[in-house]
Amino acid sequence: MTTPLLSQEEALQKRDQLVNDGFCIVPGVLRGEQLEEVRAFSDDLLDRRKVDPKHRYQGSDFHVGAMRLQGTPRAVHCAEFSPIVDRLIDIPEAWEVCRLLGLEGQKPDDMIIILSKPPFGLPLYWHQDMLNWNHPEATSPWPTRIFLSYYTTDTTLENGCLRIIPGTHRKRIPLHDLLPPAHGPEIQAITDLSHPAFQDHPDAIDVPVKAGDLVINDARVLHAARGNSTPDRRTLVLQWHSIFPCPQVPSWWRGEIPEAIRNYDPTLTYEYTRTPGEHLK
Ligand SMILES: O=C(O)CCC(=O)C(=O)O
Ligand SMILES: [Fe+2]
Repeated sequence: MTTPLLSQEEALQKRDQLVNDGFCIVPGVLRGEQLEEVRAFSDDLLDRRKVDPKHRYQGSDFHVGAMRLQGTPRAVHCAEFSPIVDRLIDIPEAWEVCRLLGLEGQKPDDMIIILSKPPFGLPLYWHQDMLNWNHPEATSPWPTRIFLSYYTTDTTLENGCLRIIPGTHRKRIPLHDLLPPAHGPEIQAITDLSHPAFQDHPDAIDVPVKAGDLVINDARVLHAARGNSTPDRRTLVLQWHSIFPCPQVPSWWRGEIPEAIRNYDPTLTYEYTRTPGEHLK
């Protein structure tokens, strides 16, 4: 018998953190040869391909599809495909972690995004990545869209670790109203790093991790990354998953269910927007 990655008690504590703070970390999920394989793959891709200057704050933004994505409509978002991506998305330990946390109805996007910070690379602006703020799912107290992150090196305050403002996935703060939509032309055009998108925030926390730790984030939480002040590249390999498809309520949920979800009408459609509206109080 191998030791489980998380005890039941730890899993509940991680789930509470994901629900309340908007993120949690499970150590040592991507390991050994598979971690080496992902590191070598991302290094090779980053050596081969040129970063568009508009991605200078993200460091890079390369989408790589799973082999099984080929021939589907979403394949258009990827310039290349690799079986390494299928293997990375399918890691049994990661699925076991998600099962232990009670993430239900989970569906991966079948692609990864390589976000590298080059040596001495810039910090990343504060942002959140929810695309569907008009939809009733945006009111959900549980996550419905998550990104699973593996960093291929240890991350530190010096090489560009992730930063998070806990709780901002469900609670509006003044910063929300000062931020241009994430990864769009307006935020990418900022040249003055004294803009609020790059300022420290009293409630921000640093999230340094070890290579191969699994970071699970709610798409709605405000996050950023420190700049890289070292001569070594810092790479993040990120994957998107949908969970609890609206109006599905987690089997373990004991709290209130928002009215917008209780009254969900599947025949209505909502325009995509990255800007939080009335669903973020
Ligand atoms: O580089 C990081 O650590 C975070 C990247 C990110 O959140 C993004 O590009 O949307
Ligand atoms: Fe992000």
